Amino acid sequence: MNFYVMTLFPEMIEQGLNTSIIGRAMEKDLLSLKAINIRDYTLDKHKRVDDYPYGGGAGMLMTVEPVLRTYEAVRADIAERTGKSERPRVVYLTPWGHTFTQKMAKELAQEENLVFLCGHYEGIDERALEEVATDFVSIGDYVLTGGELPAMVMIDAISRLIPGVLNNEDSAEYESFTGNLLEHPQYTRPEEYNGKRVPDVLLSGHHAKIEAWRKEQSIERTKKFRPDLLEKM
Ligand code: 6GU
Repeated sequence: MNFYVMTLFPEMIEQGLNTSIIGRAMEKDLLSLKAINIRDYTLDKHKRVDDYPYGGGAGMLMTVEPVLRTYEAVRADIAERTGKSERPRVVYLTPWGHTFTQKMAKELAQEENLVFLCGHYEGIDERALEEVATDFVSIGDYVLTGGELPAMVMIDAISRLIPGVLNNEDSAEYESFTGNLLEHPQYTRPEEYNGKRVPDVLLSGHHAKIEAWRKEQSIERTKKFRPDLLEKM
């Protein structure tokens, strides 16, 4: 998977994703990540990338030209690397987009190239979105200052679904949201801490009983924290 992030803050993306599991996957060439600075593609002599909204109102908007020129540079890079010239999927991060889900992450993980467009200020001129964006995604019902953190959230969620990125092959499957149940409680050593014991069943070695206990705990936890998920089942 080759990720591209079009942003005014490329160092935020790079620093946020260079470490840990995603960083290791990049070293292993399972993933690549390029953060491209939209400001590098403005033709304005003062390097401006924003302007006042027509019709008035608060704040500034990102202008069309730098966004389109950044997009063309990304397409040229994809063409050079892969020889392919079809339009890549471009996810525009916005609070008014469809809410990001595990299902969406699984679907996007099938792409060979995936481009993210991060807005700042009050957003981006609609004409730029019409030209380049294919998907409109929010990460939840709250407002952030820009699309960078949401892009990083999506890249993290998508990357861990790519074969080889997680060391344990099945750990991507067994978790919360696969099958609409939340994960059961888990315990590691010691068997007793401050008088609190690990549930006996987990020490029993009885695999069928352990599975049944975990399932029941998953259901209880889902009832308590996310009853909406049970209603969907
Ligand atoms: Cl994708 N962008 C911004 N600015 N705020 C958000 C968001 C995205 N998702 C939730 N809040």
